[in-house]
Amino acid sequence: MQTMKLKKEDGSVVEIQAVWLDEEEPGKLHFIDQRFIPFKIGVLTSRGPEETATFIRDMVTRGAPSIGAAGAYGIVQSAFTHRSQSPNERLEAIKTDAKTLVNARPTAVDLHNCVNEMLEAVIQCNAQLELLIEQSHRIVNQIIQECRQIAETGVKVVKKGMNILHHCHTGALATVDVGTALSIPILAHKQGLDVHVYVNETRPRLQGGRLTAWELTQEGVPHTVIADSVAASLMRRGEVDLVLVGADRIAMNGDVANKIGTYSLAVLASHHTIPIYSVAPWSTFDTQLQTGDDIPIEERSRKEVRQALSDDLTYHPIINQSSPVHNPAFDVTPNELLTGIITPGQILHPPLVEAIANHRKQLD
Ligand code: RUB
Repeated sequence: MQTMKLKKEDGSVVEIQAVWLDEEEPGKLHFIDQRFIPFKIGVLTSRGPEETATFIRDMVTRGAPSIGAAGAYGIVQSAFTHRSQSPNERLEAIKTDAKTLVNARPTAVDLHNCVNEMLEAVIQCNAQLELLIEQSHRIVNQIIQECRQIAETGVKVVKKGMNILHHCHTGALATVDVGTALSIPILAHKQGLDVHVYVNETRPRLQGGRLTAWELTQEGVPHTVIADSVAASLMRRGEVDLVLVGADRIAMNGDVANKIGTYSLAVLASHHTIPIYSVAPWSTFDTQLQTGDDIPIEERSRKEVRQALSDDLTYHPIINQSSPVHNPAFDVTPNELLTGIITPGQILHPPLVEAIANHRKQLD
């Protein structure tokens, strides 16, 4: 598994991954606390599925694949917590915890998919802890393998010297392993392709300015942070060659829900004829949804827009505090605006509805 080298405040360096299950006590789940990176590096431990749901909601961990992994491990925590109850009571309690986990962040479907896969295992193995631990590791290993394949597949769209625009954060913290969209410029850099990344800061939570910029710094990839509104003029001046974004849920027609601001980038890219790809593992596809119209969009706290978290970890007011605020965390990009979707091992090209249907046929 990909570990991240984190320098602690005392100067020592630890190597850990975004989320991991405690080997001694499966009731405990450890997280790199993403809220304060790059200003402070810390690990938080949840001691049960409800606390894990709170950590997911509060974005201690975030990014579709990482919260999927947290959800899978959250079901192990649940089975551990309720291990002394009767089989029926235990099953009901685990189902309740599963709902709490899934409701923590409604848009990213990986959470839903991973929790449901674990629930099926709970029913099949009668909540035997050892088997559930194995199954949760299998799910997380699958995510890890898919991220590695994504990097290898996606690097094929990169040409030497490209300026790549990236939105939000899709690196190792978001995905447990090498990342999805961000893994591509990182691999391109390792292959000597001489790329440069424009990092959209990604208001209001600043995942780009904080996390993407921090991860690219760790990897030594040349990059420049821009305010989100700068993208249009950069494109007009011909300074963007490729746009790479993640995905939190992809409908069967190829409509993509991703971090708010993705849709405007797709409109801009289309206007300037710049290729734009969404990049995602298969766990991000929602086989139950035909179009993006039905994707639930998470409305987050007004505090995220009204205040900013400074490097001394206090919140400061930054706009008129009495004004009403609308803070949707995601938007939906219609499939026709995308050049394609980069998946593990395969780039899906338009018409995406057919490409996705063909992929599903191959699985049957
Ligand atoms: C994260 C976000 C990311 C995708 C990454 O939002 O939108 O782009 O989740 O997923 P948040 P993937 O920070 O609100 O969790 O790596 O699958 O593309």
